[in-house]
Amino acid sequence: MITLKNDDPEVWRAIQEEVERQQNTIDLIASENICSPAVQEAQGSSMTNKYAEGYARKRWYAGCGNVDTVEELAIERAKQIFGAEHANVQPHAGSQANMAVCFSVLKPGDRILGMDLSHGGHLTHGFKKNFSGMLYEITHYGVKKETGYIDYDELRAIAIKTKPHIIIAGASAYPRIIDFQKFGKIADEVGAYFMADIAHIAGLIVGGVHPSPIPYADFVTTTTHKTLRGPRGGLILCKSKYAKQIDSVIFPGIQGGPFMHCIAAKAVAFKEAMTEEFKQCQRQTVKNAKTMAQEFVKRGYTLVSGGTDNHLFLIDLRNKGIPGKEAQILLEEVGIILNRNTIPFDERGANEPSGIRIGTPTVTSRGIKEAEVIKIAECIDKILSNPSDIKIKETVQKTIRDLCSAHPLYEEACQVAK
Ligand code: DSN
Repeated sequence: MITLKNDDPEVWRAIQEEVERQQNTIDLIASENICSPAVQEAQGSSMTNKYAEGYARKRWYAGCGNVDTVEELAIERAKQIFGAEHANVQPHAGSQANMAVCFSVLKPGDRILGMDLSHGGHLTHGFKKNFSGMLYEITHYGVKKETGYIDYDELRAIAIKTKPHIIIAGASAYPRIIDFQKFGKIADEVGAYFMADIAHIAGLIVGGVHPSPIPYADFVTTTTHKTLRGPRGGLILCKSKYAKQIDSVIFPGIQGGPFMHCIAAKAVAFKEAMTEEFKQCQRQTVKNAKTMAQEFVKRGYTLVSGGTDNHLFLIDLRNKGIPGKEAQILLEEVGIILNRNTIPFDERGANEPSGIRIGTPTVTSRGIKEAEVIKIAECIDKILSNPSDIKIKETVQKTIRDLCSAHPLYEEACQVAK
């Protein structure tokens, strides 16, 4: 970044420090990952300069031949990796993807049934301060208090009672397999559309370690930067019969010019997702999460649902007497980055919740395996059990620093497609 360094040293320095921060810390934020240098090159390319309102070969601007090529590649690759009939690769983010589905089949005042945010759902699934909660009538399903698993009986009962126009499956903090077939059946039974938001688990689905909703859902939405390991962005997959309405809601409905540099980067990421290395990485991500979860259980921690089937798990810290926010801050001080999180039926507010969320996509992309995630769990336990012990803090800082040095961000086989 020689030019940037010369022209704008302040921004250059902040970027360098961010690279160093990523290199020198262990990132356990379940929604983050490390995309490859190839993805970053595409995203940092001159395609950012191009206006391309419309769709490939039907643009409102001249000079769109090259951006058409990348959008067509992205669409074909997205369809291929997910086995979908239609793909729209233009959503700027997951929220826009979800908004487009809602706008394509709902009128203001229509009913949505989505997962409760405090049980692991997402803002766009009906949170009152989000567009979804403002425009539509919302009911929520959640998890069973005793098990932490989605309560499919409750879901069906609510669906029968409230007759939603759309049912949304998908979560930001749910550690178990989602039974999309069951969701599809319930939606059919009550005459609702079924949308699966697979943002967190898209990479796992492509890697064959989570069942796909494609056979059952009318619409599938995702971000492209979580387990899928692409650039920050969104994607909609749907049956061909909805293609026209989805495309016209994205443009001109809610977006103008697509971000062609991001679409180029999505195309690159989708190609990487076809490789055996990518699939192996997804399998290892789940293995790492399961191993780490078991280690916490061994050490006396309470996990929501008792463990995990996917890339993340939630620790209920109530029996440790340490709130989630304090845990987040203490761990950041030793180089472990994660986020506080509500646990289902949390009596504390969202800002001061009782739990933390731990995810393994980023550490796995750095080549970290079972032995090391056990070591990370041990470090977390040491800090949370001895929050004011300076010696322990120093030892853990060193362990984390050494682990980071042994796994450089961009050198492990797992994260750069061959
Ligand atoms: N904010 C994301 C997460 O952390 O899960 C979801 O959009």
